[in-house]
Amino acid sequence: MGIVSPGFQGRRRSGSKLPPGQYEEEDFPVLSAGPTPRVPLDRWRFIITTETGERYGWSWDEFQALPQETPKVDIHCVTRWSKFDTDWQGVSLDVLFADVETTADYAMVQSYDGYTTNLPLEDLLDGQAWIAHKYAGEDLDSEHGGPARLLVPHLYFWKSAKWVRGIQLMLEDSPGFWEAAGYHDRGDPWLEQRYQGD
Ligand SMILES: Nc1nc2c(c(=O)[nH]1)N[C@H]1C(S)=C(S)[C@@H](COP(=O)(O)O)O[C@H]1N2
Ligand SMILES: [Mo]
Repeated sequence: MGIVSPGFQGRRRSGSKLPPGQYEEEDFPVLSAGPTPRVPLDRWRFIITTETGERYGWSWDEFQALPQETPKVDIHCVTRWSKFDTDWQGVSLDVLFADVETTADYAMVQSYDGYTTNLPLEDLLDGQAWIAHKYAGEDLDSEHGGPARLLVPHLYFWKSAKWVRGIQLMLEDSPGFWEAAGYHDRGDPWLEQRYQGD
């Protein structure tokens, strides 16, 4: 190859980190639909409920004892800010789903503030999603979803439910909070899936 024009970095595979219509943000904005819920750690639970009603749950101590990962990822909010190379610590959803018996294809993520968001189950597996409880080496701020939030960075950030309390598995898809308000069902920033119909 000869001359590479400045700014040309191909697509994400070859290094372009900014999805279409996004700008880079240095700060970490807080976006919450309502007040920040306070969840005492001795009452915190994370519970996966299958389509047959079977439950798999972890207390805070049990969750902390699971294998931890430290993903460094870019995050993309549908309000057009993207933040690069954010550092998290948490538990892979692959660990939490390891013993879960299900034939469901869809998940509804549920939070302590009543927020919900739906995803295809496959978007939560294969190293793509975590329940994160540390950010930049510190306990996750409550404004950003502490004690623990979902982190699913390959989709728009509204899918990364803060103050997460569980996942309901579903045989059929059903819209969560923003999805019912007109946001896209899947929300892939690289396909610019902002609203229903995009
Ligand atoms: N429980 C809950 N999770 C939520 C939200 C919310 O209002 N409640 N807002 C979502 C939206 S729209 C975005 S962009 C991100 C913002 O996360 P941040 O406040 O840490 O930047 O959280 C998502 N997760
Ligand atoms: Mo958002």
